[in-house]
Amino acid sequence: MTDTEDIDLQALDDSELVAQMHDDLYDGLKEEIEEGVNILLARGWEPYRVLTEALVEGMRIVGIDFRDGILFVPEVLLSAGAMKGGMTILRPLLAETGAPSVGKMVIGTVKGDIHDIGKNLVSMMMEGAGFEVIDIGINNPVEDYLAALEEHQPDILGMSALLTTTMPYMKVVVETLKEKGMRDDYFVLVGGAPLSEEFGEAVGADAYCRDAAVTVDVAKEMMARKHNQRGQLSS
Ligand code: B1M
Repeated sequence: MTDTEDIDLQALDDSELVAQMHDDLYDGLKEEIEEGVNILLARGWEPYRVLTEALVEGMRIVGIDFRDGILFVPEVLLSAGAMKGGMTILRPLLAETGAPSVGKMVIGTVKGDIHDIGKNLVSMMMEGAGFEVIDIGINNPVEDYLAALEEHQPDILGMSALLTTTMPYMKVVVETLKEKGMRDDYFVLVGGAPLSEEFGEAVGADAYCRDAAVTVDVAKEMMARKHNQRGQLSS
């Protein structure tokens, strides 16, 4: 743990502050993270830059030590809480207010998996790009996805998985959509650290999205394709 009691975050220059925020995220210090985010914003940083350079990079470092058995679940939960504190400030800034929806997405983490930071980030970035996002949370069995699709009639179904043990469940969802004759009603996008292009193809998704920014690009491309198809049908 780093002793941050005496550190005046305002007094640090940008790169020192970002390094300090990586430490604070590591130590799960939510208030300090929130303060750091506010300082960077006040200094004119774009919300997306704060998100990627201060928060996502900090979480990457946490992930390395979690993998190596230096950090454990309770500590990583504190880091996740601190990260969410920062994301709560950034969310409204990343979301375009009053913009017409360019498309609708239902997104959730698959059954057996409670990781939600990446999914939340994807939701935020998609909202920021003008999509309407219905986030159905974590640990979703296929029934939850089906219910949300029925209720919200989205263009896109997004699924997240962070564990090699839970990612195969995506195939269960896609296969169920096929069985019910619903597969072609939606674009299916999948993401999560252990996934790959090949895996996306193997489970029958339309695309694997490496990160939140890629998800936005892919989603926009899919929506453009959908609108073009509609245009061709009506002409
Ligand atoms: Co977990 N965990 N965890 N964990 N955890 C990982 C995933 C792990 C890689 C750590 C490690 O060993 N290095 C490892 C998985 C190993 C494996 O399966 N190969 C692991 C493990 C083993 C576990 C437990 C089993 C540990 C245990 O209990 N012994 C347990 C499982 C619990 C469960 O789900 N059933 C567990 C628990 C936890 C916490 C609860 C402590 C916490 C989660 C808190 C939370 O999410 N609210 C946690 C965390 C935080 C992590 C790490 C450290 C960080 C994950 C994260 O938030 N990354 C993670 C290590 C790592 O990934 N480096 C780890 C930041 C986030 C921004 O990135 O989620 O990849 P990511 O999302 C990206 C992209 O992947 C993509 O866009 C996002 C933004 O750019 N993306 C999508 C993600 N979802 C998408 C969906 C889309 C599109 C793109 O849809 C269209």
